[in-house]
Amino acid sequence: MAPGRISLDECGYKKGVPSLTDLPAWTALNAHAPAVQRLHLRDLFAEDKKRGARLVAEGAGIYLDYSKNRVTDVTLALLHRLAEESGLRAEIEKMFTGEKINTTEGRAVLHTALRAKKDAEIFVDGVNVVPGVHKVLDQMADFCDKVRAGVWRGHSGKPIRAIVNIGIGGSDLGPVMAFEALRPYSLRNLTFRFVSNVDGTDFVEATHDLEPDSTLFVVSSKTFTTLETMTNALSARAWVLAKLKDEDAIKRHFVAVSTNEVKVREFGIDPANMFGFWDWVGGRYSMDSSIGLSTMLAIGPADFRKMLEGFREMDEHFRTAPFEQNLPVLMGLLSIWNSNFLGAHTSAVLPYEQYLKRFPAYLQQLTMESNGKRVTKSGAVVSYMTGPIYWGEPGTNGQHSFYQLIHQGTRLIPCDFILFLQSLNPLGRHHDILAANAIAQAEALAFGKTAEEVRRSGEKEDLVPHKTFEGNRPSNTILVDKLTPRTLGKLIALYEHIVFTQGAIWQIDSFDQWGVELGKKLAMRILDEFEGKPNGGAPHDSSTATLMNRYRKGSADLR
Ligand code: G6Q
Repeated sequence: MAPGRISLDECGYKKGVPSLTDLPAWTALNAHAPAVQRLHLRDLFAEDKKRGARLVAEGAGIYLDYSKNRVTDVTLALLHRLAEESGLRAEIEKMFTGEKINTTEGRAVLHTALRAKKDAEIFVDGVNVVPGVHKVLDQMADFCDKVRAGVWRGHSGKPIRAIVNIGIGGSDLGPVMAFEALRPYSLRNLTFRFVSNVDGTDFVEATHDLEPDSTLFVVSSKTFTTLETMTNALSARAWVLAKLKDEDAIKRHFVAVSTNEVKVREFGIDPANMFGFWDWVGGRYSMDSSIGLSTMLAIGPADFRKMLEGFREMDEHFRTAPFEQNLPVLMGLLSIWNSNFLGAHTSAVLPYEQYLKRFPAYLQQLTMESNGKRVTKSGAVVSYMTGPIYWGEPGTNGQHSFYQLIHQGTRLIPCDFILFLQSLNPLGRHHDILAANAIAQAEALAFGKTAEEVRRSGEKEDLVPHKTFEGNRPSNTILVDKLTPRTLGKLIALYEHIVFTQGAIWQIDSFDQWGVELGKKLAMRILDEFEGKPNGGAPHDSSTATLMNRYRKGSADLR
C-alpha cells in the first residue's frame, strides 16, 4: 500500500458499515416517497397555515426557509433518521478532529482548522496544526500591509498598483469569487486580475493595460506543477523580464502560494515570500488559506480575519446544532430527498446579489468535484444518484433567460434563493424590486397558477395550457443581513458542510478528485505528439487521430 494510505478495513468502510440502501431509514423513505410525490405544495400549505413560519431554521445569523420543499413532517423525521443511521454526527467529528477521512489519498480534511481560534488544538499525526495556521496568517498580514501601504516596491522602486493571481481550479475560483463578492471592501486603487486558463488570451487580456514595474504576480499553486499555472507563470516571468531585464526583478514581482518550496525556489521566487499551506487543505476548500492571499491584499488583514470568523461561526453551528435546526444538515438532507427520491438531477443556486456573480461557478467546483463520484469509499459502485449538477446566475438576470425551464419545463430543479436584507449600494427602489423578485420567484415555483385560475383571468381557451404553471417546484430561501466578509465566510462554510453532509450519507469520498487525472495525462501525450516527441503509447482511435491530423495540418496552414 502507498505510504500514508490507510486500509479500507482501518477506515471502517469495508466491514461493519451497512450500505446506504440497506439502512432502515432509506427503505422507509423509498416506501414513503410515492405518497409525497402525489402531494402538492398548495395542499401542504393549505393544511398547515403555519408551515411557512414552522419549517425554518436559523444558524450563525442566517435564516433558512425550507417550507417550500415537497416534504411532510414524516419525510423530515425519516431524513433525520437517515442522518443518524448514517453516523453523520460521528463523521462530522472525524472531520473536525483531523481523522484521515479522505481515505483514497490518506489525508485529513481540515479546512475548518484554517479558521480555528489561536488557542484551539487540532492534531494531525500528533502535531497541533493551529499554530502553523496562525503563523502563515501573520506572515500574509505583514506582506499585505506592506503592499497595500506602498512600502513593498517593484524592482525599479515603484509601488505596486496591480495584483495578478495566477492559479486554476481551487487556486483560482475561490480567490476570484471572493474578490468579486468583497469588491466594495477592497482597496480601490489596486487593480486585481485573475489568470487561470492556459488559453493565452487569458494572460494577454489580463495584462494588456498593466505595467510590469508596478505589477505583482501571486502564483497560487499547491503543487507548483500544474500545467496551466506554470505555463502562465512562465509567460508572466517573460513579460516582466522583457521590460525590467534583470533576473533579480523576479523576487520583487513574484510571490508564491504553495506547499512545494523546491519548485518555488527553482522559479526564482524568494522562499521568504512563499506562503505555505498543508496537504490537509483540499484545493476547492482552500480559499481561506494562503490561497486567499489576493483576497487579503484586496480587503486587508482585518476584514480577512472577519471572513474567517464567519466561517468559524458556521463551523460551530454545523458541529453543535441539533440536526433539526442545523442549516447544512437540513439543506444536505433536502438535496438528497430531491435527488434520490424525487428525481432531481440538478440544483440551481440563485443569489439575488450582483456581487455574488461568481458564487455559482465557485460552488460548481465545490459541489461537483467533491460529490461527482460513482463508487463508495469501499470501491463499490453506487446504486443511487450522487452529486447533482449545480448551476446558477444572479437574479434577476436569470429570470429573463433560463427561469422559463424551471417554471414550466419537464424537469424538477430545486432552487436556492439567496437574498440580503440590505443592499451595499442603496439606490432608489432597486433593492426592494430585487427582493420582491426573489420572494415572488419562490412563490411562483411553489404554487404556480392552475388552469382554472388562468381561465378566470379571461384567457382564451387555446392559450390556457401555455399559461398554466404546474407549481410544486421546491426551493429554499436563505436570508442574510448584508454581504460582508463575515457573512461571505458563513455562506461558503454553509455550502462546504452541505457537501460534507451529502457525501457522508452517500458514503463517498468527497475530498479526492481522481476524475480529473485521465484527461490531463492524455493531453500531455497529444501535446508530445504535436511537438514531435516520441510517443510509445498505443495508436489513438480513429476519431482522435483524425482530429489531431486536422488540427496539425489546419493550424500549420494558417500560420
Ligand atoms: C481542487 C483540485 C483542483 C486544484 C487545481 C490546482 O480541489 O485539487 O482544482 O485546486 O488543479 O492545483 P494546484 O493548486 O496544485 O495548482
